Amino acid sequence: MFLGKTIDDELYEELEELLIQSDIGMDMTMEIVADLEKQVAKKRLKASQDVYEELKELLKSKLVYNTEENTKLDIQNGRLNIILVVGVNGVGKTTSIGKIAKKLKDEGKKVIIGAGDTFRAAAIEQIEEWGKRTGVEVVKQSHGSDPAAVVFDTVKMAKNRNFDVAILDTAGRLHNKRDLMKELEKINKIIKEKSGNDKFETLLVIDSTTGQNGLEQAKIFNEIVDLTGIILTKFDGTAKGGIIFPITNELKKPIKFIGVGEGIEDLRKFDSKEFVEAIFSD
Ligand SMILES: Nc1nc2c(ncn2[C@@H]2O[C@H](COP(=O)(O)OP(=O)(O)O)[C@@H](O)[C@H]2O)c(=O)[nH]1
Ligand SMILES: [Mg+2]
Repeated sequence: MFLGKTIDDELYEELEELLIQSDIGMDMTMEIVADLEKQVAKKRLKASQDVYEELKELLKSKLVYNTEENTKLDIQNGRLNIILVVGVNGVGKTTSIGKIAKKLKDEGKKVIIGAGDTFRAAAIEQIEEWGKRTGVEVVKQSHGSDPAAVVFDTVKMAKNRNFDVAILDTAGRLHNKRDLMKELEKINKIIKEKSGNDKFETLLVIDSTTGQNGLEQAKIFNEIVDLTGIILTKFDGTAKGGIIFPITNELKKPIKFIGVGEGIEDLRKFDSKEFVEAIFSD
């Protein structure tokens, strides 16, 4: 699409527009385009195709935390591994948990899910449905009960029965940061005490259709919990998910999964190259 164009302000504006439309955000777009202009001058690039390739390289350089090693889930043999899943309401936490449970089960792991969203009325049935679909046991309490108590039960049961992985769902109530903080602090404390693991996965789910608000969510959750990675959902629609660039840069945390649909198999590993290519596809 950028073949045979003159390298002028118009081209840079076109590229700028493309990045902004991909949700990369104004700040990072400006930074990238400024870097691009510098590189083009330094390397004396003359063909628009080369400028475009340089832009791809710059975008990839913004995803440096997403190495093969970093984007892997930290699952170790011979211990209980915990995956705590956080994020605002509706981003795809429960769905992603279902998909991850299926993936780990297929890998031969003994998996259990804790229905930690006790706030939303239908949340428990929803996670139970995923439990049935994946053949994974779900630990629950009644609607409105203390999520920390569900976490307590889940981790205890997982320990006693030698499960490999416990995945914990949460409610994403962001309207009151103090409450959310207290709730997640309590959950964190219980996980550490009960599992005997100080380090565990805490994954933040970000909806790619949320746009710039995703960065705000990421900053808030990153203050509250010790995030280990990000799951980007709803990447199957028209959203380019460019918000990942500022998020992964700001947080310095890798993207562990990409959600590409509502189905059980619709979970992909993050691949920087593919991700950058998708920015330029229509
Ligand atoms: N198209 C699409 N829909 C998704 C994806 N992940 C979740 N959803 C849908 O988004 C809605 C909210 O998901 P849910 O898991 O309940 O979000 P939660 O409130 O964060 O637990 C549901 O209708 C899901 O089917 C995805 O990767 N692609
Ligand atoms: Mg949910």
